[in-house]
Amino acid sequence: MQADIFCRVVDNYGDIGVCWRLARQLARDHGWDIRLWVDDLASFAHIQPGIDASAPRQQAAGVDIVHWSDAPDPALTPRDVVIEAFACDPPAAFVDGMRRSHPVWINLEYLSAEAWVESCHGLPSQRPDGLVKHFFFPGFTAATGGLLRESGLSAERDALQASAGLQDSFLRSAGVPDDALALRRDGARTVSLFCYPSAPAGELAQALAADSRPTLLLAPQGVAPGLETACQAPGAPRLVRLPFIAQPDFDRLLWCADLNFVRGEDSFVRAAWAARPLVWQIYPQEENIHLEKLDAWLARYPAPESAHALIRAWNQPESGDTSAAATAALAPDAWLAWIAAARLWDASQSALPGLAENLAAFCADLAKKR
Ligand code: TRH
Repeated sequence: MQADIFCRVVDNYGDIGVCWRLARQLARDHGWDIRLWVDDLASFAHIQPGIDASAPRQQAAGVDIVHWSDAPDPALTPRDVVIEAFACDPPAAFVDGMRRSHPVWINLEYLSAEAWVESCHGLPSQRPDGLVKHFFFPGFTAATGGLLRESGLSAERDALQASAGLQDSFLRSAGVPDDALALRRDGARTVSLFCYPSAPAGELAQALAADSRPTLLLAPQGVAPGLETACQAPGAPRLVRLPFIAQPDFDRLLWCADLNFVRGEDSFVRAAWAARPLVWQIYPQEENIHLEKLDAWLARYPAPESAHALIRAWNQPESGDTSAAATAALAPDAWLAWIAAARLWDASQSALPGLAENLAAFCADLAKKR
């Protein structure tokens, strides 16, 4: 199958994070010939070393990458399948070409745990110009498009999690100094922190300082800028700032941590595959719509109530509940229950067909009916 994937980088890295992962997996696991159109190559280069932010055209991981500029090359005509990520509207001239060839047209939606997703997943939308666009919703049940998960992930994760030595050498390569690695060997809890500026990270640092177990806190440069101050108190976490690392290495960071604070969409899914306790900061939206989406996911996440309370507090910083909630969620019995729940969450979700597999089957079926 030959496909075009269009990705417009709204902000942060999630849009390109999801599209790049999908493109690679359709090419590698399903043998698709993928042409990925990306408007912001600078953001792309942030998560994929080797991407040339100034190149109009380049190849990487078996994917043909086109810089989506204001004047797309008219020679690049629509292929069998056009995947528009997050309703990013392909170029008008390209859509004109689609009217002639009538490709399978998919709108890949944002991930949500809400129940209505199941009733909308896969629905067609007939346009006045005769083109039909189908809506493809990622999700957490068999009645949705599923979650992006490449084959072989569990084995790779289990191999790293089984070896303290492999984890040390990976973390060292990511920029964690040896004295910080020694804390892990002395039993410190490793926490990774990837959050939006609104997250109550100072309150989290307070709770970790009060915890009897020392903490190694790994945070990307620029995330939670107040942490340096918050981590100066006695007993406070040992903070290590990491550079932005390539997407595959970001996965490994999550696999090495005991607890992952993640955000948005892609790191949220990747933390599930780490099979470790996770706290999700959902992308904030107006009128607290994001809290409804958060509750829909919490209803599915099998962690103990103490973990749910921490996740709610983390997403409602004005509540001031994060410090107390973190202390409760990290108490020995609650922590052990959360660890077991994290393994269950990975096992139950990875038992479902993955998004790339579902999308490939969905498009092949539609292509036959063209
Ligand atoms: O960056 P995000 O906040 O992206 C968000 C979400 O995708 C959200 O749904 C969308 O509406 C908004 O953008 C516009 O969070 P997310 O989704 O986790 O994407 C971050 C990507 O960056 C993810 O693929 C992991 C990757 N990453 C690295 O590759 N290296 C790193 O060092 C870090 C910190 C992240």
